[in-house]
Amino acid sequence: MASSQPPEPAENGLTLYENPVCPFAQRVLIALAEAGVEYKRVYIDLKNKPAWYPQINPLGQVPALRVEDATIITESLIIIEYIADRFADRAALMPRDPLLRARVRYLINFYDTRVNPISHQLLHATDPAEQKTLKLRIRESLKGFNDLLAKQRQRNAEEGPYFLGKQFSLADLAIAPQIARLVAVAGHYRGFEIPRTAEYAELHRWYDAVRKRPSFKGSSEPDDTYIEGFRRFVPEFNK
Ligand SMILES: N[C@@H](CCC(=O)N[C@@H](CS)C(=O)NCC(=O)O)C(=O)O
Repeated sequence: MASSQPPEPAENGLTLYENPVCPFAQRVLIALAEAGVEYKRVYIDLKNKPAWYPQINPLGQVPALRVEDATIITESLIIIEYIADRFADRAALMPRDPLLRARVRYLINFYDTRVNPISHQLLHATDPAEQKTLKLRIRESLKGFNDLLAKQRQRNAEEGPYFLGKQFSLADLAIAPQIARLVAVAGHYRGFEIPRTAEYAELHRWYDAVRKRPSFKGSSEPDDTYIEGFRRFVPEFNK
């Protein structure tokens, strides 16, 4: 029988409420893996949320992180900054330099505001002409993203595959989960592709490197899981 009470949280540690289809939750999974932190993982079925979940997050969203004093932290970007701050001695996920910190945040904001919303519109759109326009708009935004990566690469003191060169940061771990869903889900339902051309070369170079990172691989699901999980946002398939 479904319980009206949340499962017992970690006795003395972190509890993460998550769903592996969710790109926002994967941000947190990667950050915790990078920091090598132990935590209790509680799966939330987003299609059939437990009655107790509003006690954890009144908005009903994952991820949510419960910390030792029973405080619940929500919003993936706030959670990953918390992890970066709290476990800075275990993983340098956020640079110390204020300008680099601003650039990390800007890159994430760029993706979240200029690419992600159009990706969702593309899944919702059933009109082929509208789909075509939206695909072009996503590609345009991805070019902008590619250019931000290229510019930062020139500025980096050390050569390396990530946004900040050798240092794997919140910028990488916040955005790669979104790209994974874009490629798998929009690829499957809408035939969307990121062309393998010079305009996107930095993006591919960066994403290919992040995909190999154990924290990313270990928190990723097969494409079919994402395709199935996002089916409910695609009107023709949401029957
Ligand atoms: N701004 C939130 C967004 C989180 C979010 O949208 N989570 C989705 C799953 S990917 C969710 O829980 N949706 C609730 C629902 O499907 O009812 C964050 O960054 O944590």
